[in-house]
Amino acid sequence: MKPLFSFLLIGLIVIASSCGDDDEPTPDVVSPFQEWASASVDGINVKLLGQERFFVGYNTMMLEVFDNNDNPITGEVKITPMMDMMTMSHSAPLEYTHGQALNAGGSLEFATVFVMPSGEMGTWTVNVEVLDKMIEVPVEILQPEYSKLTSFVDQVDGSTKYFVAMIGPKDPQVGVNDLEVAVYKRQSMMEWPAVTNMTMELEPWMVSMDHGSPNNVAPVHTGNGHYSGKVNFTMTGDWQIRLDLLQNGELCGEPYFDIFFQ
Ligand SMILES: [Cu+2]
Repeated sequence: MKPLFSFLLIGLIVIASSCGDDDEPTPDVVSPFQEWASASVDGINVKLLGQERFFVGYNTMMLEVFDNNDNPITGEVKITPMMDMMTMSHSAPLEYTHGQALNAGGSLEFATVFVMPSGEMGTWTVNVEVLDKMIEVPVEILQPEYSKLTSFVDQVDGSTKYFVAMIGPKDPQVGVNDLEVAVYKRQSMMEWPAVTNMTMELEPWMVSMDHGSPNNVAPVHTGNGHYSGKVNFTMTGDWQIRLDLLQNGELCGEPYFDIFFQ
């Protein structure tokens, strides 16, 4: 056997055996974080990562902070999403997943509920305060084809504005799906607290065929304004996830989400 050929043969065997390893079943992997935005101030470099492009709705995000030598910066950090709308500005709901400090790798996982898209109405930044510096990171917020955020005014007091984000199902299937929504209220332009005391009723509805489905479980509060239940889609197509939100037994609002899957 010529040396070149045997070298190639060994190479093929190595490739074949490593491919075999990849075929082993792997647990469900959450899509990896990718970088979508960055900014630097005075040697502090900030990156914002997400599992998909930032959108109107509940975004799971990752902050990474490094110095100019690529060493991670650690310690306390404050994050403030801000939308500048020319005549006014406002923040958005924010959730720190594991507290408010950068870990040893200089990163921090958090979630933001962007409440409007970027565009003619205004522009968004995610403002990061670390080491007594403020780094404003411009971000572009897209409007998804099927809205993952809806809002309503409290029918009882006639003024409180609530926002409901659909977190899942991300990939709806025929059958019973895990349903997760999160509820916030706009207390002021800067304060968007989670609402933890709603009770919910759920009715999925197929508008085009005018029917619902059995075996649904209305979402109940699980913490931090998140509510979990089950939604059963008996066929593919267009569905509305219709919710009734009640506080102290009184109906506050009837938000719904349109979804479509094949
Ligand atoms: Cu706005």
